[in-house]
Amino acid sequence: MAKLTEQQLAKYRAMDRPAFDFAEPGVTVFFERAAEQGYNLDTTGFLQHPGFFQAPHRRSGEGVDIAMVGSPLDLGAIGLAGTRHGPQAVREWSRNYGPINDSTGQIPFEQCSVIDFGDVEWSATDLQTRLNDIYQVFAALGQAGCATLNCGGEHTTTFGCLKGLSEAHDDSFGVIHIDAHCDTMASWGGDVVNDGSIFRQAVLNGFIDPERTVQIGIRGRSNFLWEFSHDSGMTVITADEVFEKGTAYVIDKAREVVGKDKTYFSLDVDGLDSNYMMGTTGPEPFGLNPRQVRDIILGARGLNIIGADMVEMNPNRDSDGKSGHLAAALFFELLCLLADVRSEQQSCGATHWT
Ligand SMILES: [Mn+2]
Repeated sequence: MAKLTEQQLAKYRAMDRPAFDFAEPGVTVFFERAAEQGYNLDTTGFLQHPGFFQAPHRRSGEGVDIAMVGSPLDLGAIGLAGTRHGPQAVREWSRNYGPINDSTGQIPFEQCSVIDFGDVEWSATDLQTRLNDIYQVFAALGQAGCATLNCGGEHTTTFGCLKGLSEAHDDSFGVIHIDAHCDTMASWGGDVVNDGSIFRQAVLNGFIDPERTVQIGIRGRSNFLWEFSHDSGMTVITADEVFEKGTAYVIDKAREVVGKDKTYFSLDVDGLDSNYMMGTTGPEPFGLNPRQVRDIILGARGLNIIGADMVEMNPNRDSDGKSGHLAAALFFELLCLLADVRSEQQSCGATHWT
């Protein structure tokens, strides 16, 4: 091969642009604005804004479109502690993601005013009081008009979120729920609300409408516990059905079930196959792959999603960091879903760090 000609070199040298002169002008605008306010492109060292995806830390929902909140709770997990470290791990792994959504090209921080509220502060050590602490935070954020994105903690945290939002919206929500488990078991022995019973209790308290609830990815050794899902009219889509019928079918079905009214999106990371997600309280084989979960999140665009969560990521079981890495990617997908939905529904402000 001969060397490149002067003509070829001139052509390629004309393409050599300065840093921050990106082909997509919106990206340039974002980086110039955000970098001035402390958003770091190099995420390996000290971060001025160490929250989820470097969102600014604010302790109030006033004037905010989307509030991300950590709920470091594992008292309601049956058998295994550790998810209380989830929010901290997801914040750390979130350094790998953002600000641009790979599939849609959207920048949630340009679409919406986004904050990291920080973690729910506990006023006591017991489960009931801590659920009440979560409820109060989410009721206040809902009343301030925010969409919320909760990072667990285990699935019991969702009970506090739904209670607070249901009160603030004065509504019973539809639910898109990805999980290996329906979490609709009866209470036996101890706490009435725990991470295996939360969706039964959310129905019995009027937070959600079972006939507008779809549970996706269901499988495993606990299947005999979920009669309430079937009796109350929830739509249960097993992991096998997701593979047999495809994500396009699942998305169509989910959209049909929840309809146009207010809907909550709850992602238990154990919906993913344990090969991808061992860092969780109740890992289950024969489950969904990351692309299927991402596609279902992408497929919820245009629905009336008022809040979401990602729960049950357990760093104590995440020996190689694969689970935290993937969980943060999916948490970013949920943030982008909320930003797309919110900015379609109403005029939103951009995120400011200072
Ligand atoms: Mn589960």
